Amino acid sequence: MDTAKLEENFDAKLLRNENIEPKDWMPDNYRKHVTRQVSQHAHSEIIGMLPEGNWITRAPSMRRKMVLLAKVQDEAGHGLYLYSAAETMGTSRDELLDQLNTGKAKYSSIFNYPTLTWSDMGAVGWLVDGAAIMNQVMLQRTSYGPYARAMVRICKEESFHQRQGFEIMQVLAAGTPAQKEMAQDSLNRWWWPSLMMFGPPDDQSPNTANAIKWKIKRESNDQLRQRFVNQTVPQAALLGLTVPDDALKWNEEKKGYDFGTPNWEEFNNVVRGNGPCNKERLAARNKAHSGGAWVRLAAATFAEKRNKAVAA
Ligand code: BYC
Repeated sequence: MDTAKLEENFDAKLLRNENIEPKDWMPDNYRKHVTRQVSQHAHSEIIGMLPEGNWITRAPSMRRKMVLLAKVQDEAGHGLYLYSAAETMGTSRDELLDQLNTGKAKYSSIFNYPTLTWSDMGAVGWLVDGAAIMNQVMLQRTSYGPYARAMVRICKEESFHQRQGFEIMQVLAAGTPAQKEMAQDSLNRWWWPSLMMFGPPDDQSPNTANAIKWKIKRESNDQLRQRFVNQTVPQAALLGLTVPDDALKWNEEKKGYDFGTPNWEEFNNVVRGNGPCNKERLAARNKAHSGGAWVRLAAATFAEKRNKAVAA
């Protein structure tokens, strides 16, 4: 089939809302775009374990420790499904991990901020996982089949993560004045970076046009950010906490909140590698990767032996 016909079939599939599958023909730029987004997403899940992993040994009770441990393990699982989805596009996991470990690949800006107190575990679950779900619900209907299917399970787990974070905030906000103050401090520090998770404003988002055309993203960065604010502000009120934004105001006409502008200079700086924890995160990732070399070697050697035994 010539390229024009293949392209026509690809476009028709998208129009019928059918998934594109690994063996289907696809334009090179679609393959590149999906590989970029899915691998960045996988890296975010893996790096995202670090700020929370930091608190496993310091969780204030056995129950909290078990829940946090389970959550961090879930994030590892998400990374693995997503690397598998990215690999179906033809780039090997080794290559993808190399891009992460050498600092060539991006991962979500949010994970370059430090987790200073226990209530940050609440704020991360409530706000960071909350923002992640807001974005990921639409990704269950993304056009690339393996990515869409991975997102179904991920979304289920993320909603548990969001609930556990909100519950930590509830307990602290209803606790002693010092606990409530700690919860407020976490909200103050995590609010704006959470809004930045949705990416730059639509008029400065170079990838959105193609992402929408190819049904990779179903909604734009600004649409999702607005929905997150609308959903989260009443939750903060329920906690008795104050969202750190003087410009926040209900707008009856748009049936949503007006809100202030995130500091995009800070965002760009973090994405360029100069956030508070970028270097620490990459160093931890590289240490884990080299520390795990013997496990990868042992697993590969075992698989090779087993294959030989089966063949014999
Ligand atoms: N941070 O044209 P744009 C989790 C980059 S983890 C860093 O709007 P796009 C969790 C963007 O990559 C879940 N970089 O891009 C885990 C692009 O650069 P390149 C994380 C960002 O792709 C553990 C440039 O800026 N979720 O839930 O259309 C514990 C221009 O942006 C960011 C995902 O990964 C950012 N925040 O839209 C707890 C969701 N934003 O690649 C929780 C999947 C933008 O052109 N990803 N950039 O060099 C997406 O939905 C989209 O990629 C984005 C950006 C909405 C993030």
